[in-house]
Amino acid sequence: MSVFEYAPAPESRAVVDVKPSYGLFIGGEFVDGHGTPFKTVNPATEEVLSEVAEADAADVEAAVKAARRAHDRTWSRMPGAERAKYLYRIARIIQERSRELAVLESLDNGKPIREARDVDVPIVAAHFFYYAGWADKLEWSGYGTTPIGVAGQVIPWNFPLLMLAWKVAPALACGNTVVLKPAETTPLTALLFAEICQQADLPAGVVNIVTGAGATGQALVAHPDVDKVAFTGSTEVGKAIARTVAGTSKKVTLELGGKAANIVFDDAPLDEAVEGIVDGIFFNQGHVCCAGSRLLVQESVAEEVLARLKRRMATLRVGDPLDKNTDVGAINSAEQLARIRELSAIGEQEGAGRWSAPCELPDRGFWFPPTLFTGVSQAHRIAREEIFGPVLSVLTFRTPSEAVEKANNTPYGLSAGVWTEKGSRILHVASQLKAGVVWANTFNKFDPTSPFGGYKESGQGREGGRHGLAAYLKGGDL
Ligand code: TAP
Repeated sequence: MSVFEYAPAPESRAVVDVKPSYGLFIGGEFVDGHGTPFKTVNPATEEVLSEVAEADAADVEAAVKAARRAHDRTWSRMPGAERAKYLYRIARIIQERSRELAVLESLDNGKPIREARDVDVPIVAAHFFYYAGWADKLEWSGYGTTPIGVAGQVIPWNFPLLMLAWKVAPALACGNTVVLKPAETTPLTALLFAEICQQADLPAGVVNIVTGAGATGQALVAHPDVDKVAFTGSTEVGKAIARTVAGTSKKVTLELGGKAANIVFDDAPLDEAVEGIVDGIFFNQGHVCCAGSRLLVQESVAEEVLARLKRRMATLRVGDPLDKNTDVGAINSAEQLARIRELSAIGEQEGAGRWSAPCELPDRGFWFPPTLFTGVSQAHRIAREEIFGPVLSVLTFRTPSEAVEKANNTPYGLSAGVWTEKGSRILHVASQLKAGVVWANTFNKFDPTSPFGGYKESGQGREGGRHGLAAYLKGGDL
């Protein structure tokens, strides 16, 4: 039972017109696909939202052709200041239609409306504004001004619209055209984005959206006329893509998985740290590549931190994603729920202690309670593998060097958090952590001006900031 009772405050879904079926977006128009259409469901209710076209190899071919034509004839030849006008226009339309986008994202993904509305969509607009600003200033990028050509972009389901923005905005600013494949379980906001491209009068073929599953992504990244592959997703698929493009002239960026350490020292402000731990692992149901899924807490305060953490977790409201009070929404798919359950069961078999927040889960849909495991050792699979759900593994340490050693003891290297009141300790520890992003006394902060990306098996290349331009300009190789 939750400590507090709240009256339901559901956002109206009437603000968005979910169509019964969607085609592919190729050459500026919605067209039928040649594959077998698939259904996309609301993971909170299992209600079918829409039927979506599947792009087969011939559709991918048509999309790449449209992108090539648009690149060669218009987009790459257009002065940067003109391209910027389109990007600014798209950014403004995203702001104008933000409520619609947030509701649709919440419906298709299962994430709380509060997060879609206050985090995802504002950062999406910010990315378009930020890269619009670069479009006529590329000579100061340090990577030249020549676009690479046609970009094939494949994105996951955890931040569907945000991952689209991270990929499309810099690509377009630099004069590339794109063919983007959203994840099979979350195609709807990408298709609404296609409508926004039409509304912005973006020249036909500059953005193309091909929906489908892994095979569509495979056909896209393997297409010989794709010059640049940008992928965000699991390390396993990232490795397969790296093998596909090896030996070709394609440029590749890979944003892959993570198993971030959130390190809490005994001098940290504990209530703030608890908020950071909660935000680190329960934001977006833990479906976050940089989630703080391993809590490393100094032994002397471990008991105190755990007591406060459990108290806080018991107040998290799990349920209807469209309710403005909801903190933790639905798990994105039955497959992902099965994986979270499987790894959690393995955690118990390995001897870790499981505690879940006492909350009532809805009868229909895909749900998992906020959960933590204590007594976790570094060898446990729940400490090594990405669970990608609302599950925290708690480990302890005694000294800063032990904390660093444990934090780095993972094949991943995407992000980390450090909680201490000593600035010198932040610098000392952060400089030794092998992670692309280190947050200090905060977690999960994103800004389009700041590059994001991984070390080791978390990927290669950066998205965001000036560094994000390197992936889309020929001089980025130098
Ligand atoms: P994946 O299963 O890897 O899927 C990612 C995308 O690749 C989906 O669109 C997927 O299609 C497609 N795909 C699957 N097999 C493919 C193949 N052989 N060739 C080309 N494309 C293929 O990942 P996911 O489960 O959607 O996302 C979760 C993972 O993404 C986690 O590991 C998470 O850490 C990572 N992630 C990383 C970041 C950054 S910035 N590093 C950000 C977000 C997420 P379908 O899903 O439609 O089948």
